[in-house]
Parts: sequence; structure tokens; C-alpha cells
Amino acid sequence: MKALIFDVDGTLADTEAVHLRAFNQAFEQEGLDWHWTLAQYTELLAISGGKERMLHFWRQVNPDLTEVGGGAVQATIDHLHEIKTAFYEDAVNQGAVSLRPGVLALMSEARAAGLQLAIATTTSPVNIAALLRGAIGPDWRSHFLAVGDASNAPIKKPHPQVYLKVLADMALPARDCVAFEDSANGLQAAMAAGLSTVITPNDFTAHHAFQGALRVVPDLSAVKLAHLREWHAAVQH
Ligand code: XBP
Ligand code: MG
Repeated sequence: MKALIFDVDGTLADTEAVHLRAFNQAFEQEGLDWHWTLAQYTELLAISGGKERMLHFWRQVNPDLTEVGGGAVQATIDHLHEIKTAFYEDAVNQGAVSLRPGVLALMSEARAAGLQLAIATTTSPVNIAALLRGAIGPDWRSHFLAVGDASNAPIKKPHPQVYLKVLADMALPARDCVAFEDSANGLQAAMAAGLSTVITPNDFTAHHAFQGALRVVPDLSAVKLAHLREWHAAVQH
């Protein structure tokens, strides 16, 4: 086991309630009559990626929606997402989210033991920076050998693109790594890249199916490197 690869939203931190508020703030600022409830958003999370999620919703409320010449639909989505991202980044900078239990301790233990860390997320680079700057410090980027995100892996989970990109950037085979995820889409993406995956569900994903996971644990507070080594070794041939 040479590297640990972490999803961000829902895994490093419980971010989705803050994402939800930011989406609704963007809709309101733009004068739209869209407002997502918690229950609605939990269902909409089946679509990974904020832009993809908004487009999916737009098609739900307007089945006749078709892209017109010049890409006006996509431009509207991009504009809304920019506003949403600004609201979200602002909230994170003001301390609206903190890392889930055990995350920082496991990262520190892994680094001290000479393992590499990486990020594999569908979200935008500014959102990762806001979270990890606050949680780790201004040098947070140097803690990770590779960061895969919406800017360099645009095809969203459950597609494995972001995991394949991170593995390629680290020049490591999947069998040398363990991934950490919170959702079914995330697990599918990691598994499709050949990764053993530890799942820490949250309120938004507790009902998801996690067949094929290496382990499903409530959070990382009781997970030490020794456990990961044991679980990982048991599935290697
Ligand atoms: C998280 C997402 C993201 C966030 C919103 O999935 O799907 O879209 O909900 O972030 P994962 P953006 O944890 O599997 O990466 O609006 O920046 O997409
Ligand atoms: Mg996630």
C-alpha cells in the first residue's frame, strides 16, 4: 500500500448542506423560482457535478429544453455555477465546514509512514483549496502528490476518469492504493479504476448501495494505517 486517495465532498467533510445552500442562493440571486429542499437535493445527488445536477433539474422542470445555437443553455448553467461556487467558497472560508472525524489523523499517520496522499473529486479547484487551506494550512497542496478535480477530469463519477488521472499522475497502479468515498457514484468510479475502497457514509448517502467496498465504516475515527494495511493485504493476490 503506497497511497491513499480521498474524495472531497461527503468524505473529507460534510459539505453537501453547504453546497445546497449555495445552489439556492445562486437561484435566488438570478431571480429563478427554483428552490431545492433537502429531500430533493438528496435525490439530485445521484447526478454528480453541480453543473450536471442543475442541467438535470432544468430538464426535469422543462422537458422540452433544447440547446439553442450558441450554447445558451450551457452558458446559463456555467453562469449559475460560477455564482454558486462563489457563495460556497465564501461559506467555507467563513468556517462553515470542518473535516470529518479521523480524516486529518489518518492523513498525518500515512504521510509520516511515507505513503502518498491524493485527491479525486468532481468539485472545482477553488472549493478544494478553501476547505484544505482552512483545515491543513496554506501549504496544503504540498501534502498531496496528485489532485484530480473538475478542471482536469471533466467526466464526472461514476465514470472513473478522475481516479485514472490521479493514478497516472502518481505513476502508481490501482493495486498499490486505497480510495475513500462516501457515495455509490464515488464507489463505482473508484472500483471501475480498480481501487479497493473504504466507504464512510453520511446523512445524504446512508441509503446508497455499497456492494464491493473494501469496508463500510461510520467514519475514520477508529481507522488506523494498520487496519488499512490488513484490509488491503487481504484482497491482494
Ligand atoms: C460531489 C458532487 C459535487 C458537489 C457540488 O461528488 O457531486 O457536485 O455536490 O460541487 P463527489 P460542484 O463527492 O463524488 O465528488 O458544484 O463544484 O460540482
Ligand atoms: Mg463524495
